[in-house]
Parts: sequence; C-alpha cells; structure tokens
Amino acid sequence: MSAGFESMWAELLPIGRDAGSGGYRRSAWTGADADCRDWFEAQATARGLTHETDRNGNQWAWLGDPTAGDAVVTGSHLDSVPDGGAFDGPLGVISSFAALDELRHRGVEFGRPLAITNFVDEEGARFGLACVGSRLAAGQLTREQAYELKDADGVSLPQAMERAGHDPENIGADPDRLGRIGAFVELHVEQGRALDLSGDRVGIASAIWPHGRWRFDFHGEANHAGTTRLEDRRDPMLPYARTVLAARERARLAGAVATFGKISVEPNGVNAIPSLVRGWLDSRAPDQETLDTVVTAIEQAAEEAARSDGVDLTVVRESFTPVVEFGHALRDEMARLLGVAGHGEGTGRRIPVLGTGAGHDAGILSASVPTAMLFVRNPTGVSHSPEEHAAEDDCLAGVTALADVLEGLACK
Ligand code: HGY
Ligand code: MN
Ligand code: MN
Ligand code: MN
Repeated sequence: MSAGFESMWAELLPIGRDAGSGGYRRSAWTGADADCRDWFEAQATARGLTHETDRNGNQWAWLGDPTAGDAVVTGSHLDSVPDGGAFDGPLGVISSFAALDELRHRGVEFGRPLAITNFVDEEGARFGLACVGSRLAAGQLTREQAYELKDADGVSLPQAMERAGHDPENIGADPDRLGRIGAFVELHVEQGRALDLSGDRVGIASAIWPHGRWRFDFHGEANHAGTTRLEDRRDPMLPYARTVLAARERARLAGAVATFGKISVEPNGVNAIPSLVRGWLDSRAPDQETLDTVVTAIEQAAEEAARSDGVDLTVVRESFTPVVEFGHALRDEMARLLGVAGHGEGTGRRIPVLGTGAGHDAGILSASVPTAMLFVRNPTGVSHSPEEHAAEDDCLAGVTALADVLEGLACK
C-alpha cells in the first residue's frame, strides 16, 4: 500500500480488535470508538486540516472555509458491528485522507472547500438504530427519539455521549451544516461480489435497497425445565425457532433477504423455560413492494406459530430506511470523471453501476445533499465478519478513483 495509506492502516488496525475472534468491537461512544476518533483528529491535524466535532458527534476535517458553502465532502464511519471486519467504514475514511494526500501530490488547486468526515454510530450496534450521526444531522431522527435509545445495559445514548465527553444537549438537525455541502461521496468496500464477478476494481452505487429492523417479542410462561410436562408448557422459544425457519423460506420465495441475527431470552437460564424470547429481524429487498410482502409473510408465520404454542406475540418495527436511488447528476458526473481518468480501461467497460442491500450514511444524506458512492472490490463479498477483505491494489485503485473524482469536483 502507498506509504500514507499503509501507515494509516497500520495505526488504525489494532484499535478495538478482539484478539480472540480477530473481529472489531468499535461500538459507538465506547473506548475503542474514542481511540478511533482520536486517530481521526490526529490525521486531520497532521494535514493542517481544521478538525471539528459537530453537535451530533460526527467529526469533520476541513480544507478551506467550512462556512463558504458548496463543499465537496467525502468520508464514512469508523464504528463496527460486533466482531466486524477491518474495511467496512475505515476503508472509506482512510481512502479519503489518502486521496487528499494524492491531490496535494498532484499539486491541484482547490476551487471549493473540501471536508473528510467520520459519521458516528453508523452501524447502530449499541443502540439498535443504524446511521444515528447522519440521521440526527439530516433531521431523520429527532433529539427526543435519540434520547429514548438505550443499550443492552440500559445506558441511554445521551448518557453514553456524556460519559465519552460529548455534550448531548444540542443533538438534532443540522441544516446549516448540510446546506453547506455541495456533494458527498462515500467510498466503501463492496459488501457483495458484483465487482468480483464483473472483474472490476471499483464500481458506482445505483441504489440502496429498502430495509428495516423489526423486533418480535414472544411472550410465554416461565417454568421449571425439569418438572414441567411438555403438554403443559407455553415455551416462546418454539414459535421463535419456527419463525426463523419461516423467514428464510419466505425471503427465498420473494427474492428478498431476512435475518434473525440477534436474540435475547429472559430469564436466560439453562434449567428454565423462558418467559420472553425477543428476536430482531433485519429484512431487505430490491423494492418496497417485495419488502412489504416478505415482512408481512414472516409476521403471519410468527403469529400462527405463536398461536399454536399458546404464546403471545408483539411485533415492533424499530427502524426503516426507504429505497435510496442515488441522483443521476452526481452519479453520472462521477462515472464521467472516472472514465476520463481511465478507470475501467483494464476491462474495456464503463465503470459498473451496482445496487446494494447495505445501508450507509450516504443513503441517509442523499435526502438532503447530492450524494454518490464508490465501491471497492471485495473478492469474497464477505462483510460484517473478521473475514472481510479487500486486496491492496484494489484499495489503492479506490484511492486513485476517489482522488480523480474529488479533483474533478473540487479543483479548478
Ligand atoms: O446494516 C447495514 O447495512 C450497514 O452496514 N449499517
Ligand atoms: Mn456495516
Ligand atoms: Mn459501512
Ligand atoms: Mn455505511
């Protein structure tokens, strides 16, 4: 990797990495997150950029006047899912700093302010809602709603912010700040294999699938695991298990995806039949109608299963992100700039344009700001796992592509 890229990677890599799993545990407002934020500020300062943390905890590193308006902004996030990979988020932030280094090396002259961002709490791993920092800034999450968010230990978001040294008093919409952004480009490791299959190093996002998170609460009756006859049980684990299997089948039939990846059981004892099994569904689909169909089918299957086991069920939709179609103006300009710069020549094809089922801050911001995404090839497509990977030369191709886009957008 180029010296700058390599040294940034080497500094960031150990932060929040679990020695056992090799995965990352960088939940928002934890110690690991604080170390990542310190790293971000040091990178900004080392480059003479003006570092600031906005009211919602998002970090910005500015080149030029932050108040001038029409800024070109690039960046991503540094937090991770539990035992997440090294690239999801950090590749975008490191590539942004490396692309700026490349532009300075080219000796370009900037005609617009440039900023690099780290959006806080993109994964939503701790408080259950993804993209908290960008949702707050974009007014898609109110201060009141944010104050309701609690982690598994009952620590509220504002408490966690305060303990991490960030005053939560003024969290909320930041229209002036977003109004000063003329274009936002997020580089991200692809979370899928489209580029691997097409043989391209980089690609452009067309859309983000509609997706959401639903909480299924199966209420049964706690009882003794050893003395309660099977016919006398109201065991919520059974309808939960049936629902997990039904979700996979309904998603397969609908051409969607559905995952029950998180569960909580009360009282959670080996020798106790649970009183409550709480399961979280993450479901996504290429379009809204398919998503509605598959979630309705899963809810119906859960209700039938609960009824047959004498268990009560409540379903709560905890979050939802509608389909994001990235605007053609910036997306096509990015494709033009990449074409002019010769990206894709190796394959003789135009830069591939691909949809994704993964949510991103860019998806949230696209409602307020012209936004585009650049993907870097992931040879296995694996993400949200310690196995997540991107090859060195693909990462550097991503940096060059981002630099070419930023030069075209921000320079005279
Ligand atoms: O869940 C997502 O798609 C994103 O990685 N937060
Ligand atoms: Mn992610
Ligand atoms: Mn991400
Ligand atoms: Mn993202």
